[in-house]
Amino acid sequence: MPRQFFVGGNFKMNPNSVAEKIALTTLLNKAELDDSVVVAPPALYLIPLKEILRKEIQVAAQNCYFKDSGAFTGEISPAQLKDAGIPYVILGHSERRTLFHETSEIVAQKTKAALAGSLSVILCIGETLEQRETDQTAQVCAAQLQAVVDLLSEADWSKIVIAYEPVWAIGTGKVASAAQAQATHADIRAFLGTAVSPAVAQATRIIYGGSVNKGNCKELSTQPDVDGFLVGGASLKPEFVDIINATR
Ligand code: G2H
Repeated sequence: MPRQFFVGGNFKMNPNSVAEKIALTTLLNKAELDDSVVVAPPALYLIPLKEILRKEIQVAAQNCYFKDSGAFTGEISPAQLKDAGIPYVILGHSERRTLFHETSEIVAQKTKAALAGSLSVILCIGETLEQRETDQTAQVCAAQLQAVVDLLSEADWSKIVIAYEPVWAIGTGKVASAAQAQATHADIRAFLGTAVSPAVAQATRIIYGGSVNKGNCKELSTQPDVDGFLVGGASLKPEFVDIINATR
């Protein structure tokens, strides 16, 4: 079965005003969209955004914790997201790994907890520039995924979208070439085939993130193992609609 193209908008800690948020929502509500679309605003805006977005567009949290409740100041649990009607969560984004010191093991625990809480997960992985320049890309992605593989069952993978986001391409304007993205996505798929199962490798969507914009999305989208995008900066602009429709 062909994998359905999937596009996520990761708003990060933006936008800063309610007016901007409404403008973005209006744009998405009016647009002609034909693929799976998920937007991830800051936690504070999840519920209001969900209420004003048309129902074909889903919302995602940008993070969650791995416990369901308790004394964990500042955290949100999978159970709370589920209760609030939030279906997706982004986990393992490189900004979380780098700025907030999340190890692959913590990301794996969060992924397990999110799935147990009936959320779908956009699981981010990717290498630094130094790791790419020393030919460690496939190995780094495999190690980040292996921590998750160790905690999950084969069935769990049906609710995971993998976002390959090279750290050197995030918010830098320096996008991976179509050939670089395709080669890494193919390596990730091959890893899933061995570490989980050929069926999971075939079915799992592997989306690309890192400076995706209106100008580069079409060529990236033609690559056989690129199943969509996780978009940061450009998801806050009208061109997000062009990226969602990249395969048209
Ligand atoms: C990578 C991406 C979204 P940007 O972080 O996850 O952001 O498109 O701004 O590079």
